[in-house]
Amino acid sequence: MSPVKRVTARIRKPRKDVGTGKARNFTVAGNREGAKTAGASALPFAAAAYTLSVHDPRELPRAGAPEIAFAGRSNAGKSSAINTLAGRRRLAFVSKTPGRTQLINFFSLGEAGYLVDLPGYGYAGVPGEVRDHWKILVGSYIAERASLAGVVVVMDARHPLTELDLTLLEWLRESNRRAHVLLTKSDKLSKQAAQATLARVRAQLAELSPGATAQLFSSLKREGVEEATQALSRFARKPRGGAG
Ligand SMILES: Nc1nc2c(ncn2[C@@H]2O[C@H](COP(=O)(O)OP(=O)(O)OP(=O)(O)O)[C@@H](O)[C@H]2O)c(=O)[nH]1
Ligand SMILES: [Mg+2]
Repeated sequence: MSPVKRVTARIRKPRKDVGTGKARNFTVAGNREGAKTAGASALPFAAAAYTLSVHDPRELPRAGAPEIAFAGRSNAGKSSAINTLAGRRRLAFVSKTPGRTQLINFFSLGEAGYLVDLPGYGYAGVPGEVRDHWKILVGSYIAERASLAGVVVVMDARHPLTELDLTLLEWLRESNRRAHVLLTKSDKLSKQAAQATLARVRAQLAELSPGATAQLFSSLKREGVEEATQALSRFARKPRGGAG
């Protein structure tokens, strides 16, 4: 479909705009909208600042303020979603070569906590070694991280609930983690198809992962930002362990 092609081309272009006044205006407008509707207790996404990257679970910083982690398949749009919530172009690196960088990236929200960009999974070109590393790094983070307040499960709305997504949801359930699903790239579906997907995913989640919530999201169109802001702010407010 030609609209899809147009959309893909447009989302790559803005990388050139980094640091321009145009990009800054975009930031401010986006976050004002979120702050106004999500109330005073919304997390300060606009303040997000890169803090550190971790390649080995032993290098994780001491657990402290609540962490909201973004997990999902490679190329699903995790880093883009973080950038969109923060209203920034290149806070989290949007990959051209998915699945290569096996790092956990931390973005501080000041005293409110951290946004955590987890490495993606399921990219076909990735060697077994990298997959094993992903399992250890992400698996141990999800199972053991005391300060993990909730996980945003990022899935491409055109291909939700793949086998590896189901594995992730199972890990989350086993560890009694809160989960909120972002069905990203919803701009690539018609309104009707997107709504049908959302209904189907919600029905499946009710079986697989009771308590998990889901929504449509588009980084390109900035759709679903307000709903995501509210869901993530709820994660940070409630104490850990009450999922489901
Ligand atoms: N049309 C459209 N494209 C998007 C959207 N979100 C992300 N993309 C594109 O999808 C590709 C992957 O996005 P990333 O944010 O790097 O995906 P990721 O999940 O962080 O990938 P890994 O870091 O490899 O795990 C990029 O080319 C983005 O521009 C969206 O909402 N709409
Ligand atoms: Mg990424």
